[in-house]
Amino acid sequence: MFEKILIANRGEIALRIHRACKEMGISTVAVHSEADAQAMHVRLADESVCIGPAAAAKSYLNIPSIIAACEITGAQAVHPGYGFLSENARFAEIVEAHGYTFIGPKPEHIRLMGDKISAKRAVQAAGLPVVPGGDCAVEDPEEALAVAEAIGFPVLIKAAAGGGGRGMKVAVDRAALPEALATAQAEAKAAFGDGSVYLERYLSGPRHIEVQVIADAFGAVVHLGERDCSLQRRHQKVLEEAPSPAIDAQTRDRIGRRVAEAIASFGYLGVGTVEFLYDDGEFYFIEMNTRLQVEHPVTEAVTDIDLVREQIRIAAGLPLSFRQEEVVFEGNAMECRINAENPRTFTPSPGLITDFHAPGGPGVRLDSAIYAGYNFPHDYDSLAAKLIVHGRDRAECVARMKRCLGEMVVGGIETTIPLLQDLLVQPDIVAGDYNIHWLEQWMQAEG
Ligand code: MV4
Repeated sequence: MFEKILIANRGEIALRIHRACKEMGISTVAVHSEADAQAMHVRLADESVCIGPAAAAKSYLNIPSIIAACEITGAQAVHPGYGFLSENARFAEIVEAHGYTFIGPKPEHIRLMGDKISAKRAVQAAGLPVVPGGDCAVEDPEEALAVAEAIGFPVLIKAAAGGGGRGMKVAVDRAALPEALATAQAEAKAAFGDGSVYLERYLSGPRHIEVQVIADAFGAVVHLGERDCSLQRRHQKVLEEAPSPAIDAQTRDRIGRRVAEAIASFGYLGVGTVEFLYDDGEFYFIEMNTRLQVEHPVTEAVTDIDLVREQIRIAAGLPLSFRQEEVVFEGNAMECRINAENPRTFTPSPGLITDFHAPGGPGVRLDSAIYAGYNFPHDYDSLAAKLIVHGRDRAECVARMKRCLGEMVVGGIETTIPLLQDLLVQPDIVAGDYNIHWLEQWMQAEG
């Protein structure tokens, strides 16, 4: 096992990784920007190294600085967390080329899934259901029209280098296609430096269901069920839950096993999330994420498995500490993302946190790096805390989340807590009856 791990991230996820390390007897190295000298991930780590100025491009994305921090501290492995360099195949290769272990999937799989067209082709070949459409880039309107006529309108044009919803365009009919195509290609080129786009049938009101999988170096692949992440605003998740209110035990077992078999067929290693749109009882693959995800704690809550611990064990060449038959799904879990933002406009609200009280009690977990006296920076994303609750059933879970939101105090800055409280009393949410458009439609209706 490693003796020292460098955590190439900040905020709550850096703390989350630190916690797993300490429980495994591993010492930790934090890296931080000049803006983060007083950050909790730095204060708690055994050692820390400043890797550059506030701008992420010069610090948390600065590969030579992070490699230098490994050399200075003698860390043996690097955990990238999520965001930043976590899905950068070149970073994974560079870490390994310098003799350190990258705690994550193989670079070839990060690269394969980073291109949405190659990802779709790979999982389709491995037997997973994909959204009807082409698995090739379309270049010109004639080609696009041929694909669109074959799959039927409306179609969605997506960027191959995209993901997370950036650079998508709907074309409702053949007349709208040439302009939608040109716009999508131009936007993809500008945003990602790659103008490749592909077409899919547009699903009008699906749920976003993602399946958690984990694979070790001995060929063991296990699925840990699904999360429902349909409650999003502008592709930012607001509330996630496990299990999905729309998926029963038999469906979970069926899709889970199919996903596990698929990723086993291409020799995947580490944790991964396979995203689907779920519509009318059918799953349609959209993307695969080759990192630990923000919302991983809801899966941890219902399975009682520490995903970060397992990631570290896998990277150290140890087997998974459980088999598929030993995974049991217990009760319901929800996660609320508490952002330092105005709850109506979502304008960021950085600044001094003057007061802080964490909710607690049975079935409650708060993953956060904020504290009273912390100056929440404007340089990074606005995630201030993840409140995760677990209940014996969904009703207990909802009641517990409402109770916890009422207990939590974050003074001095605005947070999205009032929005989350409002959300949790909506009958559709209480009933679990929502899709990917529910949240934006509700906010529009509320004004
Ligand atoms: C879609 C879709 C409808 N049809 N694909 C958005 C993010 C990216 N991961 C894929 N996305 C979508 N792909 C087809 N063929 C609708 C969305 C989508 C969405 C998906 C998940 C969660 C929220 C969403 C909000 C708007 C659109």
